[in-house]
Amino acid sequence: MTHPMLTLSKDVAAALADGQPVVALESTIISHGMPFPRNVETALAVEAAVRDEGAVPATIAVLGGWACVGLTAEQIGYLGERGLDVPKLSRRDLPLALVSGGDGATTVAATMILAARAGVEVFATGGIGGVHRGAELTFDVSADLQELAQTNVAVVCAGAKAILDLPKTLEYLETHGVPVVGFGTDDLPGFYTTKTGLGVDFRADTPAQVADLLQAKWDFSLNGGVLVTNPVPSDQALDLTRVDTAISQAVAEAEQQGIGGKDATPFLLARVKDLTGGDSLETNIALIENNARLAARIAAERQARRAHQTA
Ligand code: PSU
Ligand code: MN
Repeated sequence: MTHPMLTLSKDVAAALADGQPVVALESTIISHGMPFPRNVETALAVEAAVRDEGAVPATIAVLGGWACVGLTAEQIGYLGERGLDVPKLSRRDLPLALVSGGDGATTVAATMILAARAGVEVFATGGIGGVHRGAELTFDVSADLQELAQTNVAVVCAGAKAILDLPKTLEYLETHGVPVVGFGTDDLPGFYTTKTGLGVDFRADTPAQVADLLQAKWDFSLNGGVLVTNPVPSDQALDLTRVDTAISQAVAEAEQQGIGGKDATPFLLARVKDLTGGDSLETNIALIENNARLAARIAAERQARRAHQTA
C-alpha cells in the first residue's frame, strides 16, 4: 500500500510502470555527508551514472512533508545547499517529518523504507551505518542495520568504514539474517580501502549472481535486505594506516566532545575528511559512482527476469 504522502517523480513512476530498472539513492549523504557544492555535483553525477547504465535514478528525500521518490536537479541543489540545516531522517524521524510538513534528508534506513513502498528494490549508497566503536557502552547501533533486517531492498555500498566496529556490525547482520555479498571479492571492503581482512558470506562476480540471491531470498519469503559490498576501485583507495590514524583521532575527539546520537556519523565523516586533507572526499565520490553503476546493473538483471517470468 502506498501512502498518500508518497510522491513519485514522473520519470520514476513511468519507469516502474514500464518495468524499467530503477535505482534508489539517499539524501543524507547530500545534506550531511559531504560539503557544498561537491555534494550536489556528486549527487548529479551519481544520477548520471545510473542513467548511463540504462536505469532510472530515484533520489529520495522528504520535502514539505511529502515523501519524494525521484527528485529534480533543483531539489537536489536545495538539499545540498541547505546542508546540515536539513534534518537527518532515519526510521524514527520519518513520521515526524511527514506531520510537520518539513524537509528531511533520508538515511539508508529511511531511504530503504520509502524505496520499498514505491516498489524500488535496489539502492546504491557510499557506506551504511553500523555498530559504533564503544557500542557496548553507548548502545550506538545505526537503525540502518535493523532496516536491513526487515525491509526487502538490496543495498549496494563500499562496505562499512572503520569509524564503526566492523566485527560487531557483521555479528549484528548475521543475527538478523542479512547476507553480506562481496562483489568480486571474498574480503569485506572497508569503504576507503578495498579490504578489511574480514570475510563476506557470499562472493558474487556478476550482477546476475546477485539477482539470483535476491530472488532466492525473497521467493522464499525471507524478508529483509541484502548488503552488496563493492570495493572502491583500487586506484582510488586510500592507504589503510593513514585512514586508521585519521579515524582513531576522529573517534577520540567525538568522545571528548560528547558527540553522540545522530550527530555522531556526520561529525566523524567531516573530521576524517579534514584529517586526510580532503583525500577521503575524493575517494568517497569515486566509490559512490562505482556503486551506482553496479546497482543499475543489478536492477536491470532483476527486471530482465521479471519480464521473462511474465512473458
Ligand atoms: N556512512 C558514510 N556516509 C554517510 C553515512 C554513513 O560513509 O553519509 C550516512 C548514511 O545516510 C547512513 C547514516 O544511513 O549516515 C547513518 O547514520 P546513523 O549512524 O546515525 O544511523
Ligand atoms: Mn547512531
